[in-house]
Amino acid sequence: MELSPLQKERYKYQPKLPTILKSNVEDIQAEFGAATESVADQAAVKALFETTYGTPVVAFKNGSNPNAKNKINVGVILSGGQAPGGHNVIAGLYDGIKAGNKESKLFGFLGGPSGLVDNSCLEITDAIMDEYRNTGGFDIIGSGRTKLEEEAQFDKAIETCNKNGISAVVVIGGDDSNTNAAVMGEYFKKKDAGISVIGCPKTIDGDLKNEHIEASFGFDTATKTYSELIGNIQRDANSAKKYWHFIKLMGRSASHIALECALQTQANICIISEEVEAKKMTLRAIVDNIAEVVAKRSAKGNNFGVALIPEGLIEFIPEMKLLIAQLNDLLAEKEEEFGKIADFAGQKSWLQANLKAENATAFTSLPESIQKQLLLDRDPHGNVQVSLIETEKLLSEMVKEKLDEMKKSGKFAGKFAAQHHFFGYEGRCAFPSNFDADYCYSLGYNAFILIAAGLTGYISSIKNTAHPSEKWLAGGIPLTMMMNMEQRHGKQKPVIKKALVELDAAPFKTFAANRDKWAEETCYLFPGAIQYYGPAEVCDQPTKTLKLEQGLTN
Ligand code: FBP
Repeated sequence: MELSPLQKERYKYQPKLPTILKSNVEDIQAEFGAATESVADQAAVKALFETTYGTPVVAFKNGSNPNAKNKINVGVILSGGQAPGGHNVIAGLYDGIKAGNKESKLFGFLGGPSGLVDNSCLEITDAIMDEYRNTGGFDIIGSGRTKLEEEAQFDKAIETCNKNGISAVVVIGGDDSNTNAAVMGEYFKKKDAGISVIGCPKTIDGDLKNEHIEASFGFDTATKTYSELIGNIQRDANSAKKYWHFIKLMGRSASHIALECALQTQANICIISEEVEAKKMTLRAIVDNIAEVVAKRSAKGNNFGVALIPEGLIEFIPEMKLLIAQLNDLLAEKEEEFGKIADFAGQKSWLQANLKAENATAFTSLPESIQKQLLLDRDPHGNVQVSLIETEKLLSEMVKEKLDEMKKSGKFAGKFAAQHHFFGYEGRCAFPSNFDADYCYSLGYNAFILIAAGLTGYISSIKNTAHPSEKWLAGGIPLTMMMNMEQRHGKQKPVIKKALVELDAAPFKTFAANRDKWAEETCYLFPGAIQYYGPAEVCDQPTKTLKLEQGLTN
């Protein structure tokens, strides 16, 4: 296989571990904290997780754990969307397992969770692992979005594990996949299957976090990749001075990616969905705000700019949120009936008859292209596939209409020409930044230490990550601690609560304090490409979000 020069160099990179994880594995011992509760709906979650609810937070300290030397077979799954660093989680897990016992084995389930059910797996060897260290992508074993929630699937998973002598499964995934991991872990424990389940926090969206899970991996690399591209576009906009660039950024629900990119690039506009929801801003109000900035910049002779739009925005606009919630329920309940309607005209009249009046009005107010996009298939977890909804085009078209109106009343005399971009897939498989390479390797290695401590229903936690890796802390928290009850496919289900942008936290406050200046003036920052080699202040910086959340400004 031909290799790029960077790939050759990255193979040689040795990811950094927290100090405690550098000890011999048998000298690492679990220290248990107080019992835990789920973040909300405690009684309902507890009733569903009889055996794994309320277990304590775990921190690793020096001590003794002879079990870490036992021979063991472990299975690993990559679940959901790609995120830079997935290969390093597997590398860390692999090296941890082998540090315990050279005869232990790691099996990778192929194509995501379905591999576990269908017994489709590959034994990971030194030769295979070494081809993927510090590289982007999930291609070592592939990923998938199959939802594991049926008892029949869990029984088949037990069969698979028994056939391969597997006594622990590590699920590398986002909130939905870790929810499934928790449900599966509970089932295995109730059945006394002797298989532990450990989760690892993955998603570029950055919405799987709390005080113990400071970041989901991939967020660092993805936001740096998008910020490089936004910076390049800002230079182009400032050179040509003729376009407004509307850039939609991935992040299915939370606006963490858009916010981090705004902090890194100082774009003129960044919409934060959580603020839109909190202020109950209508679509019209959002459009009016953007048009006002365009007009103000134009009055200074600047008929150009950059606007960042979070992918999940549409679901946070109050009237759209209600519409989408009813659409989700309707399409789940009456899937068959809806599926039989032959054309879009028929679908529209069916919706007029079935939607509440206010939702029908919201639906009709949208351009036909967006109406069609809202009806596309849900993902296996029942979510609208927001990556398929062209919010950036919807907004720019509505801004243009608004500016045309303003022109008539003499409030806008400039020019407005828009370009559209969607940055998502560009960032999901980049070579992991040094931060993600180190963080992911540590998460994987630590997942083995959790298994060796005899734990199940936990998620791997590496903390204090805005500081150098020697100061990182390793441990785990029960998956049930992050859960609440939510409506999915028309039913109440236990799910890990998404961590949305907090409007009273430092990252948003920093953005809000600066945004008027960034809107009217041109204060662009050009972050440039991710650097893997060179001074630490260039190569080893965590995201601005992480630093601000941990009280660091520089
Ligand atoms: P995960 O939550 O599974 O990590 O995926 C996140 C994401 O990248 C979103 O940002 C995006 O909306 C979605 O995946 C796209 O999904 P797909 O890869 O199925 O098109």
